[in-house]
Amino acid sequence: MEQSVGFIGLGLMGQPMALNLVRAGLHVTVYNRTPEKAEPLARAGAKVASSPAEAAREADVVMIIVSDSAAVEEVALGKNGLLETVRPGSVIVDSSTISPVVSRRLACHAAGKQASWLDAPVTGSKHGAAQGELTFMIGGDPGALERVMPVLRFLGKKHIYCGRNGAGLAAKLSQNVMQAAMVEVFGEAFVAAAKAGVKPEALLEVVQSSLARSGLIDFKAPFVFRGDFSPYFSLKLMHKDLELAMEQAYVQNVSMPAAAVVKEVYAAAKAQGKGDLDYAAVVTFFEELAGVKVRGGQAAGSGA
Ligand code: NA7
Repeated sequence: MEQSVGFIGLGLMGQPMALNLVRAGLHVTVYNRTPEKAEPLARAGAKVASSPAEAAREADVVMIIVSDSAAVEEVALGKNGLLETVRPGSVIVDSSTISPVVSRRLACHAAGKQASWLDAPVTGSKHGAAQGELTFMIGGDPGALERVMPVLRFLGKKHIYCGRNGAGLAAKLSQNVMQAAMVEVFGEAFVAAAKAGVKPEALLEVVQSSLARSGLIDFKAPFVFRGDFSPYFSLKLMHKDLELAMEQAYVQNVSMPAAAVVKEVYAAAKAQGKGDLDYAAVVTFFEELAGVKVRGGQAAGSGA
């Protein structure tokens, strides 16, 4: 029987994900704190709820994708939160990247309502969300995962089971540390070469012909070369994920020295007002320090 979905959070990621579920013909009830963002969904055929509780009331599956731990706690446990109305036997799938500790606590609250909670953060940015090609990293009860697969298959091309509650988030934080560091070091290296007069296309060809080749750099370099930092994934959220990774490292008693430094570079870029740009804008932090710009066709002086 077709499942009914409550969908909470219609930001850069949530909008296209919810739209894919509506287009797939599922019964979807959406909620977003800022109601205007629900309008495109209403036009596409979704029901619009005025609270998370209303979105969850009839749902077999409740999807959440909001900014951070505080936001998930608010939509789950706050006034008119989804845990007030969630049905016994339903599954809550939280695709926000939040603290694994908070996520496990919320899973206990859900269990108190005879509902299952899966942490299911995603990678693939808004492009993958629009194409229905996200990769999900999932923690929690494998039986609950099986029950929600008929919904998740419309959103992703890969669904990787990582282990008990919190394991999906632990995987996501490690993956984002690597992604954040790769783009940060891309900025350092390309600015250093630009200062020495190397054309960015030449360095890109060198890097992509070597074992340092990276799909991420393939994707990001053209945007950096055009100076286009419209957000696929915002710098402030990448900084949040680095903070969460350090918190997780503390809890696990492991050392992540490179991640600690990379986090501070993102913090500095955010403090400069770059938080709402794509996280690749971290490159401009190094451009401004060095007085050169990494742009296609040339390594331009800062006055360019
Ligand atoms: P966006 O585009 O910044 O969207 C954030 C969403 O979270 C948006 O719908 C917000 O509602 C919502 N939000 C934020 N705070 C709250 C609170 N307190 N209560 C309810 N809703 C809230 O982020 P992305 O879509 O790029 O990313 C979402 C998650 O996926 C994040 O964890 C990433 O790390 C991965 P608003 O429209 O502002 O009212």
